[in-house]
Amino acid sequence: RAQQGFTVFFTGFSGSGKSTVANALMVKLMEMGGRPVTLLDGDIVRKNLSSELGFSKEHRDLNIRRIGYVASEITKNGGIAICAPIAPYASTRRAVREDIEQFGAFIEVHVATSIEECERRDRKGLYKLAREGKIKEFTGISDPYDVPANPELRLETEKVEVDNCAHQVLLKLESMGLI
Ligand code: GGZ
Repeated sequence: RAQQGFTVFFTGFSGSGKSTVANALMVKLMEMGGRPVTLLDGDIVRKNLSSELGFSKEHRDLNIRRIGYVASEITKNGGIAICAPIAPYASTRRAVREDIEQFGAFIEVHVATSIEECERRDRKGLYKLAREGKIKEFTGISDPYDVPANPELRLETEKVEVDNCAHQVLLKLESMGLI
């Protein structure tokens, strides 16, 4: 019997390491072979699917629902979707979970890098711009982030290496009988 599809949904601050861990996970899943893996990364989706959207609650919700829709189609067809947006609102994450669980499994992974650490690294210089008020509604600085209360997995990225984080996701998928 064909295995069911599933969606791994990373959530966390800008610069938390979502993309890095998501990419490492994608490589591992592709190496296992057999099933198509689709990565829906935050900034790539924004460029190709949500280019007209900004960062109001309404627009973030639209963005996340679009990602959720694509992931649900992939999941329905037995594929693997990996999503990596900030997705700051718990209610929106719950809605996406409900969409996807009709067709397969939904694994919410909180990339739990603290806002202090993300701002300290400031890889893209966005936190500095947010502090200067040059970027408005910046998540964690001037806009909310609902910390996931019951994610399937929480990654302590400040203590654990990227590759190990990706491995933890694989172990979770194994324990759920998904791979
Ligand atoms: C948060 C912002 C903002 C504001 C631009 N708030 O590190 P990045 O640069 O590449 O990832 C962030 C990305 C967030 O897009 P998402 O689609 O993941 O957000 S959401 O899930 O809330 O829809 C950041 C950049 O866009 N960025 N302005 N105001 N991040």
